[in-house]
Amino acid sequence: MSKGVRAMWMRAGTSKGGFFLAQELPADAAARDAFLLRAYGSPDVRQIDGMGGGDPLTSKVAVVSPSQREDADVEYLFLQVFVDQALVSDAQNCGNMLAGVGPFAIERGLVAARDGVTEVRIFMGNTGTLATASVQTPGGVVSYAGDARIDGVPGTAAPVPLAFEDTAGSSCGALLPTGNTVDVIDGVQATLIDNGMPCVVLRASDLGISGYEDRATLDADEALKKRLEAIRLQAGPKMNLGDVAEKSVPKIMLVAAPADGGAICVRSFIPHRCHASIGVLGAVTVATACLLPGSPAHALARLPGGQVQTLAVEHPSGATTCVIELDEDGQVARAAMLRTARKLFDGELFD
Ligand code: NQM
Repeated sequence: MSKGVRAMWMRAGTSKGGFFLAQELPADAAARDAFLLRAYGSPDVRQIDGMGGGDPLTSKVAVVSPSQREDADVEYLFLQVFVDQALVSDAQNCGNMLAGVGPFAIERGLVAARDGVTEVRIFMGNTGTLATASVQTPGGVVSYAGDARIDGVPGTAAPVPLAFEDTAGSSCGALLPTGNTVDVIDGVQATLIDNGMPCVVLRASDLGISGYEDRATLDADEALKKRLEAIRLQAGPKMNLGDVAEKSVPKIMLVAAPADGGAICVRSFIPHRCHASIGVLGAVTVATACLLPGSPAHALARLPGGQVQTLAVEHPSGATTCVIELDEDGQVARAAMLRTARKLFDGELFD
């Protein structure tokens, strides 16, 4: 039997996956990816021969290492293991898996815990941006139990607030990589935007759906998915992402007027399946699109106004609330969101 690699499995936000120390994975990226494909059971729609859960949201990897940077304690590289293709991609970040990085870094001794709350400053390698996670550490030990609730996860857990800085243009070089609030692709108005996650924001009604459908209905709509992929493949190069045929970005965000007291209602494709809820940085990005006068999302959104805006983004399993702070020029200065995480397993993973 081959030698195992130490891994911790966590539910982080509304995602689930393996957390690894970089030094414990193969150093060569091709060897690392080959290990992960075997260990997760890809390619296979059920990932029956591995740890992946047959869903992009449970086929995720966080690679964590100490940081030499002045402004960060640790570095986090996110990898998406594709379920039904032999692909491992670092082309996107993941704000849900980020919720597990702070607790994991403390558990592995990369960051010393304080008594109370420990702030972990994280450099996110996929986008070159920073986040701060506040981890509950009573008595200097990570606590996963608590009263915080996030939609898309049953029960409650310890809160892990995440704060983001300088997310605009994280992967595309600019908040609006084409310079436009609205572009037209295949006759459909689209906002091509990146405030932490490259997204194509479209009016759901322009695609012939209401935007309030459930995940299974949208996943079964092959004609819709074909139209969305055609738009996505054209959007990729316009967003400075090159050919995105084998990338998990940009995401597609189908927006509709809020139906449950929130700011906007969204169904997101990530990019080939509908998200069960919504990604963290995806939510920050779509909330930012709502703040751009002239955009399809702005026309549908209900906005509270003010310099610090609390926007509930409605999704198939509830809502995700983003706090967006604007500077004097109305540009997004900071964003924050509440997540939770849970340690499920710590051991060795074999390929
Ligand atoms: O947008 C899924 C997730 C994500 C990404 C995806 C995420 C984010 O929910 O920050 O968290 O968009 O592929 O884990």
